[in-house]
Amino acid sequence: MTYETEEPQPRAVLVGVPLDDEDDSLTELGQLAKTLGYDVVDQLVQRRRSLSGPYVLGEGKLEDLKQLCEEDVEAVIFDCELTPSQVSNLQTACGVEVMDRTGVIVTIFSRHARTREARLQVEIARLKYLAPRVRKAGRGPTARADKGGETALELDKRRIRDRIAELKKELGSIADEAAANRSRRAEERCVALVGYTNAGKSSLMRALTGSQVLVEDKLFATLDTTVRTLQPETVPKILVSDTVGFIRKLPHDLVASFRSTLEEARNAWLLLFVVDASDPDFRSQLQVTREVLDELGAGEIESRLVLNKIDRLDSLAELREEFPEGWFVSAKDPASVEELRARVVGSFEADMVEEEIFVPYALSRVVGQLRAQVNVLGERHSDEGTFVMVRTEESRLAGLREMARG
Ligand SMILES: Nc1nc2c(ncn2[C@@H]2O[C@H](COP(=O)(O)OP(=O)(O)OP(=O)(O)O)[C@@H](O)[C@H]2O)c(=O)[nH]1
Ligand SMILES: [Mg+2]
Repeated sequence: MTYETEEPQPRAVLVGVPLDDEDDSLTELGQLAKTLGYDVVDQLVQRRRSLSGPYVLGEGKLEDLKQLCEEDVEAVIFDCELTPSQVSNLQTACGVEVMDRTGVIVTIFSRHARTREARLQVEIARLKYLAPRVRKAGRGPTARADKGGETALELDKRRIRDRIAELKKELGSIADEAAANRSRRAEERCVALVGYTNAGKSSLMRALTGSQVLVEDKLFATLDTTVRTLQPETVPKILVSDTVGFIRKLPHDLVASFRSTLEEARNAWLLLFVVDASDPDFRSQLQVTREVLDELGAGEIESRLVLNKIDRLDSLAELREEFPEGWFVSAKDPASVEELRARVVGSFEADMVEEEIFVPYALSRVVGQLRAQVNVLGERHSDEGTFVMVRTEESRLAGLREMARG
């Protein structure tokens, strides 16, 4: 884990309140807390039937928590979502900052947003999260505006609403631009890397395209979509896009804000579901990813499962049996990335045909156009013109012949 600061880390206690059959593990919340720069010193779990009540916790557990907070602790982080008044009650009872899972994720997103689009989207989600909490929560960690300047507390709710409207308008104009870019690319062959946060999407993106996208052992390192060309280039070229990572219980407003970012995935010809095969939890992570993509209308797109980080595994035998169709890779191993590349290229070529197209000498510029647009296997000449042997999707043949007729 890398940290965002070299200063002594603030200490935090994690609290889990799993309902019914919910998992009681706080591992992921711990990673989220570390990503924010906290040192997790203790944790406490209470299984409950509902998240109601002034403190979410029962009396006994609340006493335990208060006691933990008497030590040198700066924050209590809950794995569930808390109402604004629960946050305020807990804050008063414990005398330290209290955050819920949504607050943590929103704060991470707002720190990591890089592009203008991601910043706008995150700011909208952050303000929506803050609006109901402005008066009640008092001094909360999420109330500290990361970008400095006016803090959210100084804005009243109406001003927050106005601000959200303003940001949405600005975002709308960027979204139009992005949509135009996408439609320009609609004819191009695009592969989208999708998956849980930290699975290794950006690492694979780098390896496949030679680009310098950000790779970090942090949750939500990537918050916007990047599109690059698969290297070495194919004809026609294949585009690869890296997307925002998913997480369980991703706050709803954030999912909504990232819809446009994920449009890229919706337009892809092929989705690569990347999982961290060395994470014992990857099956349920895959499930979360599939559900969100289904919701976004990307459920019908052809997809492959990419099991990444196999360099961390001792044996692949069982996984290969469980996922006979899976592609096993390690972003750290060039040979394995090369194999992945070949498979991606192969999956586009699977239903291609080889055909000869005749181009009369009068239209010889078309030969150059063909070379640029499709895979040309060979050329032979006759008295009247050139026969160009191409390998392409069957659906494109008619158009290519049309071109060669002038
Ligand atoms: N050992 C090993 N580590 C890997 C591999 N692929 C990625 N990693 C590491 O896993 C961490 C996360 O990688 P990223 O590529 O940033 O993951 P991501 O899926 O883009 O994550 P988000 O942007 O947060 O959604 C980094 O520390 C990488 O160095 C791999 O094949 N093997
Ligand atoms: Mg990434």
